[in-house]
Amino acid sequence: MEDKFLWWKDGIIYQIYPRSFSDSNQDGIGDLPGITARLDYLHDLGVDAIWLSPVYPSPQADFGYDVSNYVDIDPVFGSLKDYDNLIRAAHKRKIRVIMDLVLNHTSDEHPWFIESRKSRDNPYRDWYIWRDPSPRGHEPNNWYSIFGGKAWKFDPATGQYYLHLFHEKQPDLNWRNPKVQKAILAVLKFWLDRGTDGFRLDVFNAYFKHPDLPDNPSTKWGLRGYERQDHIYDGDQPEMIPVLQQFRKLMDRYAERYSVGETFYATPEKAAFYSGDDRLHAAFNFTMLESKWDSQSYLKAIKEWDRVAGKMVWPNYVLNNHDNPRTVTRWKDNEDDRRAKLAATMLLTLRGTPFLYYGEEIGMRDIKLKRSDIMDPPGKKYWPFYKGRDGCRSPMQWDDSSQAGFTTGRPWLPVHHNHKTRNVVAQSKNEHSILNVYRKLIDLRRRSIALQRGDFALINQSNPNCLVYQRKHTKQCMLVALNFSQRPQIVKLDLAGSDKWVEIFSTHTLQKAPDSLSTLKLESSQAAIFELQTAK
Ligand code: TEU
Ligand code: CA
Repeated sequence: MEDKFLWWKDGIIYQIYPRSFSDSNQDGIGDLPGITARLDYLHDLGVDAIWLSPVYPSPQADFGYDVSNYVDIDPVFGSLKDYDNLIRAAHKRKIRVIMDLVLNHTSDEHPWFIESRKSRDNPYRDWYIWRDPSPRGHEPNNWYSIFGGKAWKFDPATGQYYLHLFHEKQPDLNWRNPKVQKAILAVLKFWLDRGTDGFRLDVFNAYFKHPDLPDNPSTKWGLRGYERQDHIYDGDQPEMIPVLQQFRKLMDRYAERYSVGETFYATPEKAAFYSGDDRLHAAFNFTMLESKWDSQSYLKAIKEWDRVAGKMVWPNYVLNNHDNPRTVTRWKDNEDDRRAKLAATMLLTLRGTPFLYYGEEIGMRDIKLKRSDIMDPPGKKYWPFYKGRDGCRSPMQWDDSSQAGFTTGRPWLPVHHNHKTRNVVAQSKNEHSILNVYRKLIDLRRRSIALQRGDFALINQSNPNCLVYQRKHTKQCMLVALNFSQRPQIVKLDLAGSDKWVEIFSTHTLQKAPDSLSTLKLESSQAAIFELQTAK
């Protein structure tokens, strides 16, 4: 029983940024019918679940992360009927659907906020965080918005400020109000009843703020005011736990549902703290988004997360998402895919749920935009020091046609010019493409109990350019060898001489399997997987 396949633990989750995946009605914006039309592609790729960035009605001030109605679909993405169709078609292919719930804040155009701002005694006033100006007529405290400027917006109609940790069009909900909690639970129930398999909870650990809203200490240097403070009062408050317990109790009434929290200012410890049997199923640890391209930096991220997660928490690994430059752009690798293939091998052989971000499997790169074309609010604010997140959100590259098969209209963000050669159709035909590497690795993981459930065991060896580890399960043992350097490397392994290893995957031409792995020669950027055949 213990080994029974559990989709969110043993499977692979694929994040879709719906605006940019596939446009069914040629208005230049991706939509739900567009996603439904691509399900066979996702099924062939081998993913077990898709997570949709928000598709609720929204003024799109933060491209859907500003929700004006939690229980409907924005017409730009389709309708509830389209959503039901997507669920049905996905389930038919054993693909689960995860919705993104943005519950720290709503849009200022949400009816709750429209009411709230009307008067100080409006029944919805207390659904948001309103405060009088300071005695000297300034903001109520020193908190900053992550998107720039202070976290408080003065509303002349009622002479008070409201709190917004993000855009001023994203007022923070008052989670201390039981009515808010009740309304949100009804939202979860609405989607669960529709067959939604799970939720990704946007910045969940910011829901509660300290009741007295004290100033945060300013201790550091950073580009944004927000980065200069220690966030001890505007997040991670103890009241978070009972709320997660309520969420979990509700979800446990349904079969095999899943919740993953976007840990705000994540550390492995924080992510582990919020996960568990009576909390979230999982919480993100984003260490790898910060890792430098060297084996030791990744090793540190893996070792720490594996140790902190232990047996009680199920880890996860993320190389790309919609808030950060794509890996290959971070590594400045132009059109070379060798590192990306190595990274894929690592991602898909670690102990923990792998998350892919659309286009990662074809090695998409960020687009570059002129200042006047920037869409993302923090990019507009901090240009040229920070250019925003549009770069990693460009349209999916399906084929070599003029808009990459994403749309025949005018796409909301430009298609990367490399789509002429870097696209799904072209890569499908090339056995050695990064897409086929992803397919092979996903297939391998699906069939391997060791890669799904095995313990992570680092192999000590003295070559610092390489990372070698095993995934050990009572029924199977795999060994993964990764050469992060651009030169061939020799790795000396102290493994039992009687063990026979067979190479089952390699980014380079498969070698004749060595009888023992005591000396392993790895080509530049090579990644290889071996399976233990006979243990004595
Ligand atoms: O992001 C949380 C977050 O603050 C960062 O990832 C942020 O996007 C980055 O620092 C920008 O400068 C979540 C969502 O993932 C993000 O897309 C939303 O914009 C944000 O919450 C607000 O809902
Ligand atoms: Ca569309």
